[in-house]
Amino acid sequence: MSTIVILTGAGISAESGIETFRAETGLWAQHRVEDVATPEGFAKDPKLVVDFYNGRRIQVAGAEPNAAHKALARLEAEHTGEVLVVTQNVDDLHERGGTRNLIHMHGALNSALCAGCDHRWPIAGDMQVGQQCPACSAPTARPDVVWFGEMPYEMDRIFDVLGRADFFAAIGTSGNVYPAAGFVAEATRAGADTVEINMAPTIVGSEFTSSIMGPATQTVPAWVDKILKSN
Ligand code: BJW
Repeated sequence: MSTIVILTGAGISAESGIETFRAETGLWAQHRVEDVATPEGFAKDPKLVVDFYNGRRIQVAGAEPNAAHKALARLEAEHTGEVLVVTQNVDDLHERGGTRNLIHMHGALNSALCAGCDHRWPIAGDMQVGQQCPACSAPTARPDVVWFGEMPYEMDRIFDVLGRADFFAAIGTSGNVYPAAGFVAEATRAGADTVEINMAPTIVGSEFTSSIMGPATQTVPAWVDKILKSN
């Protein structure tokens, strides 16, 4: 029974209408990374950061999982071994598409984090600057997302599964951000077959044993069909 680890990035949600980061008109063309995706940016201008994530929360609430999200859920349901999806995305389209064995390594838009006591709680509408933590009552709520310089979530569990992976796929991620961009090297060390699925080859593309190019809503369902047939 084989173990499959799938890393996803913004590209898998692009056809659901969610903006990617590094496209010409993507989020980083509209906002300075330092301003909205670092702890220093949040300390300097919390309202700018809270508004940025409130806007994205609204955008995601109006989006639906696409054929690629659903195909990964089907893979998890029908594959005879383990399937772990590690997403860098903060949207909830994987879970709404049916994936259960899922790690949000860069956090989640629908969660708030207390910067004082680390308590987490669900958040559906707008977050306010200085919102109170329901556990410790301090006015220290922040978006529950991983900014540059912060430690991504559940790294021990991710590296444990990567270390015994038979197959690793990276879908819709540009390979610009570590540690996620290093997962292909870790899976290769474990002896896994690796595939990059993207619109175009990325800067880490040469590290994969194979590649499939095209829009995720077409390539991912076809790739899942192929894996399930070989089960
Ligand atoms: C399609 C498609 C379609 C489009 N179909 N495909 C120097 C060297 C190495 C590392 C560092 C360094 N200096 C600093 C670092 C560390 C730093 C880092 O990596 N910096 C780089 C910029 C160099 N990393 C960190 O700080 C991380 N923490 C850390 O390293 O802790 C220490 C540690 C050490 C060792 C082990 C463990 C930990 C934290 C990184 C946090 C990233 N945060 C963000 C924001 C999260 C919240 C939010 O969403 O706002 O995460 S930044 C942003 O980038 C977001 C994304 O998850 C992440 C990755 O982006 P992604 O998903 O790849 O999107 P794009 O837009 O780049 O690419 C989209 C792709 O889709 C493209 O390829 C398209 O072609 C494709 N596509 N449509 C298929 N239809």
